[in-house]
Parts: sequence; structure tokens; C-alpha cells
Amino acid sequence: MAGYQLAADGKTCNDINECSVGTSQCGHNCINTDGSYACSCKTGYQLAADGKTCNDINECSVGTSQCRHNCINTDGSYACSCKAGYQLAADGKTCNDINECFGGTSQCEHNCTNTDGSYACSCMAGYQLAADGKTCNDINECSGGTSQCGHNCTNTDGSYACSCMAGYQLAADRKTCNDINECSVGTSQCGHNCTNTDGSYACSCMAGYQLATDRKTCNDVNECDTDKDSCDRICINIEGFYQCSCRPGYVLHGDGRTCIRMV
Ligand SMILES: [Ca+2]
Ligand SMILES: [Ca+2]
Ligand SMILES: [Ca+2]
Ligand SMILES: [Ca+2]
Repeated sequence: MAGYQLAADGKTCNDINECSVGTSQCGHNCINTDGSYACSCKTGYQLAADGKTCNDINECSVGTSQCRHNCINTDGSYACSCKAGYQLAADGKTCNDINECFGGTSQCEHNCTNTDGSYACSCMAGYQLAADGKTCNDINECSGGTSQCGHNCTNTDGSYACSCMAGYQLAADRKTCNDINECSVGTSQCGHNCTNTDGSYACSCMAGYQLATDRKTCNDVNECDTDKDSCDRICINIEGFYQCSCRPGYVLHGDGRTCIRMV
């Protein structure tokens, strides 16, 4: 019968070992059986319909790969790969998120927040993220109009500073400019009276005095010089005031300026 050969005694039928004879045509492995033989394939291959040829199993299309992301079929095997932002785990199948913040690959200038499959950069207060998504640029609050400075605004790296015009001082909010009351603060240097104004102040003098050219000091008015008609006869200028007096033989009238002859 097929698969046997007549022994030397011309009677017995012995099995032919097709595997060792080399007639099996098995692609990979050959298993001799009594009266026949069988082919088998190495891992990653499957026996073709002819029972001999070994064809690669496409694990990617068959669905046995268990690759979490990408599957690349190879002859006799397959390989898994991961999408950007992930790395292949030790099992060669699972994909784990790469922590770009920890690894220092993020290149975030300020803050880095790791996300699944990616990461995000953010900036400290006073800075804004540039178009590259990494660099942090100072916000110019002065030109941007967010400073709320009452008077002057000076942009600084990461912040800004408000300042006020002369005669004003910065309020507790470091933005608003409030008038300095020079009269109550005591910086006015007014000789007599001080009147506070918005952004400044004004000095004025009591009766009998006039404001000097420095607009602060009060000088006595010499009523005897400026007003010749103050006294009927003799005018005596005194500090802040003046007094009239009369020649001997005359007395001062009740009006303080007219001299009346004594009787
Ligand atoms: Ca394969
Ligand atoms: Ca990540
Ligand atoms: Ca700034
Ligand atoms: Ca003032």
C-alpha cells in the first residue's frame, strides 16, 4: 500500500519515513506516522490547504495581536507600536502615556501639565503662552489696558506698576491716585492759611498780610504806604495791622483815623 515498502524478505511491508527520505514536502516540520506523515508549522504560521505549505498568520487582521494601538504584521510574527505621546509597555502590547513633564521633553518655559497622550504648557500670572505653546511672554498690562492704573503705568517683566502725577499718591489698591492733602499732611509750607485742591493746594494770608512771590509766605501789608488815606495825620504800620495817631493837641476820633483838636 502507499506509504509502505516491501522489506528485503520480499514479504513484510515496512513504513516509509517520508520525513527522513525527503519526500514529505513539508514547509516546516514533518511528523512521520505509520503508513503516512503529517506536516506542522512553526509558531506564527499556519498550514495551507495542501497540508504542507506554511503561510504566515497575519495576527493584525486576525485580531489575535492584542496590540493596544498599532499592529505591524511580520513574517512569522508581528509587532505592536504606539501613537505619538505613548510608549510601548514591557509586555510589547500595551501603550502607556509618556509623562513629558517629568522627562523634560515638554520644553514648557513655566508650568507643564501632563495629559493622557500629550501635555499642556501654561504660564505664571502676568505672562501669556506664545504661539509655540511653550514660551511664556510678559503681558504688557499698560498697553493692553488691563492695568487699571489711575495715572501712569510702567510695564515690568511679569507685572506692572502704577504711579501718580505730582500732588497725588497711590491708594492702597496700588492703582488709584488720590489727591494729597498738603494742608493736613503739613507739607504745604503755607505761612497762614492752606486750602487743599485736587492735585495741589493754595496758600492765603490773614487780613493785613499779603502772599509773597513764593505763594506761601505771608508778608505784612504796610497800610501806611499803600493807602495814604488810612490815617488823617500820622500812620504807624504794625505787624498785620496799622494804627493812626495824632499830633500833639489832637486826639483820635472814634473812627480810629480822624484827629480832633483838643478843647
Ligand atoms: Ca505574522
Ligand atoms: Ca503625556
Ligand atoms: Ca508686564
Ligand atoms: Ca491737594
